[in-house]
Amino acid sequence: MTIQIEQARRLAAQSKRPVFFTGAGMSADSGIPTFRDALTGLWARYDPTELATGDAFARDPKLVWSFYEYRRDIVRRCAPNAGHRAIAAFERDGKQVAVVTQNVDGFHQLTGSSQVLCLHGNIMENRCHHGCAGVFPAIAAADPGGPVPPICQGCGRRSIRPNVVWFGETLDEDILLRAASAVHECDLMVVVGTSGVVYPAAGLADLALRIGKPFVEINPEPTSWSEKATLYLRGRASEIVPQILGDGEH
Ligand code: BJW
Repeated sequence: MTIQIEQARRLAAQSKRPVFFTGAGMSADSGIPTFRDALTGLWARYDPTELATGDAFARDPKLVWSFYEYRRDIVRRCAPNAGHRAIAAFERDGKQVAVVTQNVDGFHQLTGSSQVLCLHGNIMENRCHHGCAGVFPAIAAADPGGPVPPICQGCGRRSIRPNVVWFGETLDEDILLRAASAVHECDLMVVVGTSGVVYPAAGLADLALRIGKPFVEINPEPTSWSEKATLYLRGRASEIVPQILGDGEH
């Protein structure tokens, strides 16, 4: 492992335009459960993949809204970890870093990464399900006794929802195109903490492998990419990312 860390460190030092492609494991060490581990306690009997859909919102808007309020509370109580900070510091050190994230917690932006492409939106924002209002911040319990979900000021319906991309919904085309072009232009692809099962996002890592980019994967569990990666580093994001990029504490 030490040799692999050294090799990854060298690849990172030589790169000028790295892409960091991140998933829920990136924020796991911040205390945010991964998507597939998200449901404990009262939520343990629900399948997250069945709550993160437009059909679920149409069927039981109150349940889906409560699921997101529960997860927002977790995000509010957590903070970015050493892995997020190391990526932001790597950019400050002069690298042209692009972060392509599936995460909805906004932690890469909080640590100062300036080129963050959020494929699946931001859980700390809301919008109308019918698209009639813009995007606005999700305020903590602004009106605890109010209607759930809140009423849209634009259409008067109870249709305010988190500004995230649910299963069966299309990703923002411009963001996806910019992410694909960042992959085409990069000289190093670092994939951190994603199971790689959700498309089209996972297709970006497939693309990097197909066009022969140096490919470093960081994950405590192997994925379908691990055997094909230039380097697979088995471990946690908050430990391995600072080890290969530097901890940014200078
Ligand atoms: C650590 C760690 C530590 C732990 N350090 N690591 C092609 C083939 C098959 C299906 C499809 C396809 N194309 C499209 C589909 C359908 C669907 C899909 O992919 N389904 C699959 C599940 C089969 N895709 C869609 O519906 C997408 N839309 C679309 O394709 O539109 C076109 C279309 C429309 C209509 C019909 C057909 C096509 C939209 C996908 C949107 C995904 N949205 C979510 C929810 C966001 C809001 C929310 O958070 O609630 O995004 S789903 C969820 O999964 C979330 C995540 O961003 C995403 C990825 O998950 P991630 O990040 O990989 O997390 P986990 O939990 O899976 O894995 C965590 C990893 O971390 C693990 O590997 C751990 O080992 C690791 N880890 N601790 C480092 N400390």
